[in-house]
Amino acid sequence: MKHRSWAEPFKIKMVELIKSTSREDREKAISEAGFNTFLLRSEDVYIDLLTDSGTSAMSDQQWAGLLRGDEAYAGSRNYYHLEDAIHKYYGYKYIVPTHQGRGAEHILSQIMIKPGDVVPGNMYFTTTRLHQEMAGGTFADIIIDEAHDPDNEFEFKGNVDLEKLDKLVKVHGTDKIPYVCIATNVNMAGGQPVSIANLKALRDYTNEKGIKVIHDMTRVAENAYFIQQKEEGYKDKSIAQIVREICDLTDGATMSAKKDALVNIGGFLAINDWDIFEEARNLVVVFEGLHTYGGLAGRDMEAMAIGIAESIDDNHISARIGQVEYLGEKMLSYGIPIVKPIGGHGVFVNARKFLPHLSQDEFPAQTLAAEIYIDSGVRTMERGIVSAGRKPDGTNYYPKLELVRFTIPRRVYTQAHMDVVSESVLSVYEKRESIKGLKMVYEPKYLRFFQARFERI
Ligand code: PM9
Repeated sequence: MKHRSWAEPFKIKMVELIKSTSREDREKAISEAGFNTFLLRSEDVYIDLLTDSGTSAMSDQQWAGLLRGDEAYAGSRNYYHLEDAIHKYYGYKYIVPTHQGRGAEHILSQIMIKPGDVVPGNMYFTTTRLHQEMAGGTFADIIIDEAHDPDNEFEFKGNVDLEKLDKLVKVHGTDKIPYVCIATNVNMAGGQPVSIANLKALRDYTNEKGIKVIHDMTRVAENAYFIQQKEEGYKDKSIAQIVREICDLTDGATMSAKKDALVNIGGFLAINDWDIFEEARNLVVVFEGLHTYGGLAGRDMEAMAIGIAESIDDNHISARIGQVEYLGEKMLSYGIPIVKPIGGHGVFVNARKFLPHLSQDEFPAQTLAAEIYIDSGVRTMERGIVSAGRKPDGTNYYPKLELVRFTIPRRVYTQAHMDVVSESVLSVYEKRESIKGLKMVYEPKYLRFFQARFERI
């Protein structure tokens, strides 16, 4: 026998029952939610692929860790466990815990960005860019062009285009560039990785110019898996070794531990520069809490320390991405247009191609996410024009990518759930021509995708 299957490296100890609903129930629920899947009640959802953020299943070791929470206001032993785990696996020198990723982004942006600065990054992320703008900076996209093309199958679509960066440096000067922000497993591009070769070239360039590199390491282990599988010279290295190599090529990091690090809440800012750390340690007490808890309970930091170690295990990560690939391959076999290559944390359906009769102003991805929910109770999210929001001058961004993200929580669903999801997408695909678009009837000022409301045209 040639083919040997793989299986999840865990067994299930506890289950949470989920509810199936009727199509009529779902029509009512999505209409009451203003056709925004963020406004649905989770009890009305059957399979929840809204996000992989804070939705993963913790291990028995992590749950046991919760009971070892040291809830002292200052100097909790769990803080020191977390610091040890970050030193050991990521190698950054100084850390400041935060309640989640955007807490770290806020502090970093306030410290490092001055009004008028330009912050280059490998594609925008919603909360990251907003914090940069609120600090007076402007985000500049330096990802390679391939990343904006869902059909381009280049293996490292998260890579930086060094010529784009050099152009920015020439136009603005290094004084206006506080750092380059590098996300691993680029979320908005469809979970696409950066290669070590590209990071090394970026490191050489930034060393020469004296520019810092800050790593959005939210999904670093997933990126490391793609390097192990696809980059020359890495197939015999462990995920732990590759993760460390990535971190060593950067000067600091923001982390939403709610993703790769397998916790329901938590994050941190890590930095190798003492002066920035000192300012961050000072600022965290204003916005998050004391520097040894940063808005978290002791138990949360303990679960995070354990989750970090579990997240860089080779068997864990190959099963995690194996499940994403399973769903992606199923959709491809049905002819569904998805972002290729299949990403690390989810499958991204190309709504432009799925609903070519809708203009971007009719919100194809928002519409498709609502239709999939109505079909089966599967909850996904829009990653297109609604997520992209408005520029500081008030006009809309029109991103090339108009996607619906099927984000898979870690260690939560089975292959059978993935079958149900792909069949629902197929059923919506078969009647795609009859689907009408949406109009926005309420738009909040910040991060509109979370709370905007829509009506059917
Ligand atoms: N990402 C996600 O679902 C949750 C909020 S947006 C729906 O993908 C990156 C790359 C992220 C991210 C959150 C954050 C912010 C920073 N960088 O949500 O504040 O994907 O912990 O992290 C979400 P927090």
